Amino acid sequence: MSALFARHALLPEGWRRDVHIEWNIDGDLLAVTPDAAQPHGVPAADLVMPGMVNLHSHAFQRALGGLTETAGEGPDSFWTWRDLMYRFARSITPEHIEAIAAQLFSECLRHGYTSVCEFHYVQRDQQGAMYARPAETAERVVAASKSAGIGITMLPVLYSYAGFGEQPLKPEQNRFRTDAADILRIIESLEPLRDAQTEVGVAPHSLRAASIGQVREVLGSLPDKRPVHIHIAEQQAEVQQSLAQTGARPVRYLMDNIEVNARWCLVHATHLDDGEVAALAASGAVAGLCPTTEANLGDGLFPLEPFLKAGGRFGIGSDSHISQSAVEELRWLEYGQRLLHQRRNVAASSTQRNVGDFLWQGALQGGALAAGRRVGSLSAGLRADLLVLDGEHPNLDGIGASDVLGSFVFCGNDNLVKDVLVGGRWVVRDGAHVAQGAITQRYKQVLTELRKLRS
Ligand code: NGQ
Ligand code: ZN
Repeated sequence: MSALFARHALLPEGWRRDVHIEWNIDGDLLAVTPDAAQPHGVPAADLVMPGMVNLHSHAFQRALGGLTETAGEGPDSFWTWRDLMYRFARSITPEHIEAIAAQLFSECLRHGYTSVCEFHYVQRDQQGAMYARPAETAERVVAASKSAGIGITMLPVLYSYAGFGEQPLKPEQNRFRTDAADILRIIESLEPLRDAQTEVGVAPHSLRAASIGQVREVLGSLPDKRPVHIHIAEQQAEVQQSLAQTGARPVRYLMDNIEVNARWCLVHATHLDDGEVAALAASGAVAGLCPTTEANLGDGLFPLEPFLKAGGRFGIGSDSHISQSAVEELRWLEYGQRLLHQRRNVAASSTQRNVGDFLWQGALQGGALAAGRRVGSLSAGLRADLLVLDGEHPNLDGIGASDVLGSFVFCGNDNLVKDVLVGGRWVVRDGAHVAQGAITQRYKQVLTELRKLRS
């Protein structure tokens, strides 16, 4: 058994003092006891809180970060970015995917994420054929999660069409092509990898790329508890196409045709009308918000205020990985709303007025649901996933517990995450990932290879 004594720790009810945190050899929390005396021989930390869930990742896109920020000849958009991303995805190998994912996950860990949901769709080889192992590339990403030490929910992606109305895929989408049978086969191959750190769910890519009939078929063959993620209503053009094809907006159309409940994560859900806001909040599904990617791709702003007022659940994801920082996602989430409404402190409630606390706790709860794993708070029975903040940093030194998350989320750009424990293993110590050298060396080699392939 191992333990940590936190002078201040964020528990589900808020910040508590003198918290004795104990976990077993399997990495499960055994007891979390506030107002405890410091036991002899147990190391102490100042500020401890649960690690964040990154509920939306396309790991391979990490290697494209920063390389699409040059204006083209016509106006640039989500859709022109997508063409560049497709081109990038064409030549990438399973080895590349593993190395990129390991680098990404090590960065995510250093910046406060202890779990990730991988929305995984590069599943065929460069010629568009299935690999000999149907889950080859998904297994690579899971292997990367193990070498970096992050918990993972692998979501193999159902991807059959290029647009509403079952339009045939374009050649540049051939590596993504899966039908319901392929997906069930991939999920079955991943079954032996499921453990306390690894869950497997499913992700219909979007209503553009998967039909309602296919979604029903896949869900009919999966256990009820497995998480289901989908991209939805990210761009206005998608809303218009949905209206033209189905007569309904995407979220409305999904909810009218399939039971959307707490096992669902609707990623982006940016463009909602009032009825969709209310229906999504009432469904118990999680809105998977990815503020830095949504900003980078020019998506729009999620209607956070009415959604929260209606009791909606949310979590955060880094999606294209233009940022790997939980702080930056949450900061952008709140700042987008301040700019929109020309007000301050939007993400708060009458019972939680601290915006940083509201955002961190809210994103933890939604993220844990979306991950479908035993994570999201420091509570007995859940995974021992926690962050130790740098209590000596000038932004945190000596401040009251009620200001810790305000300072952490909103003030400055130093990384205040000092140590990170995942499933009872220390994977970040003093700001450094324990395997950073080897992981980054391999990543740099891969970038060199990819540059050669492109030139
Ligand atoms: C993706 N990314 O699957 O990587 C998508 C782009 C699409 C985001 N939606 C492709 N951010 O949606 O068609
Ligand atoms: Zn995405």
